[in-house]
Amino acid sequence: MKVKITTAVLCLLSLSAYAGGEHLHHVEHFSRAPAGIMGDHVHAQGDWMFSYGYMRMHMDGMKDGDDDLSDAQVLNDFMVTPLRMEMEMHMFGAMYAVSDELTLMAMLPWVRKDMDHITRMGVRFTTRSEGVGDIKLGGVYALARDDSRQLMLNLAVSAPSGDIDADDDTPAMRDAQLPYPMQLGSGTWDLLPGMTWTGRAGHYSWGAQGLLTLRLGENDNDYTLGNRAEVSAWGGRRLSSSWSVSLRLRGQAWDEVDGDDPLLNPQMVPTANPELQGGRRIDMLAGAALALPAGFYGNSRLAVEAGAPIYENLDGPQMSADWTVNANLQLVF
Ligand SMILES: [Cu+2]
Repeated sequence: MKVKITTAVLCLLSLSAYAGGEHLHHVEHFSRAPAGIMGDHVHAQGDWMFSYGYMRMHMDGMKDGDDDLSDAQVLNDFMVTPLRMEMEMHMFGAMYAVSDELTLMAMLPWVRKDMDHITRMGVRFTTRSEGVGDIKLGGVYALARDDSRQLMLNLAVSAPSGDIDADDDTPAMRDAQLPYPMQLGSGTWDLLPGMTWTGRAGHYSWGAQGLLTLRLGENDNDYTLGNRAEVSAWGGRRLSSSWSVSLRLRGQAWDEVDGDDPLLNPQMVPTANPELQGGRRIDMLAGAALALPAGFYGNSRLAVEAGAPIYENLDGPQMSADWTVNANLQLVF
């Protein structure tokens, strides 16, 4: 393990040394958006960026509307209730600037999920799924900008590369089809249009981004995940030449599932009921970013962000979000 890490660090160092310090003039183009924001910047023509993102979300307990539900309340209507869920994503990204206005991007996610349950009989069990998620290909286009502000158009297509037949053992069945939130992809081609605005003055930076996820058609299991809207607004402040901090508000709204997977029993557990999948939530996230030494790593940076919901309203019973962590390493060449 130690050897692998050392090799990886050496690789990164030699890549960076090769990249050299000739990209300093591109600093102006580079973003200071918090770790969980993607597609918030374009690069200078010919530049490459490689990124690694880590996202983790912890969900705990059940809600209906904005009321917390006890396990017993959920078990009045269902055979099983979820207790906790952990979602983890490793996101590998690449960006390439075709021109100063248009940067293309590709993202490959690796997803891992696990969910703890309890049955009416008091039996506890955990189900797991893991694999490649939905691959996204798209671009960011700079519509208008001056020295300190930039307005960008986002557009991406999400391919149905994530599994929608993930299964695992439950007390009732071996290799049972897992419910909607435990699947790894949408199973449909999705369109992701959006707009991003960023600005800065002195030590301060700010921005806003709106993104939609529009599902096209129906997947092979006879359902369509709900469309999703996400809006973020953030502000940041530079503390030194390398450190900065940020605060972000993120609002999300998502629709219920349309249609239903014939292998799922909606009376068994709320996560298998297509009508109990919609909701809205506002999160507050605090972040910090470290710019890696200029002239050595170009405009590369390491950023982390953590937050929790300040408002949540779910078509429940549905799992309630507890906390989120985002981390992101961006290397520009
Ligand atoms: Cu980039």
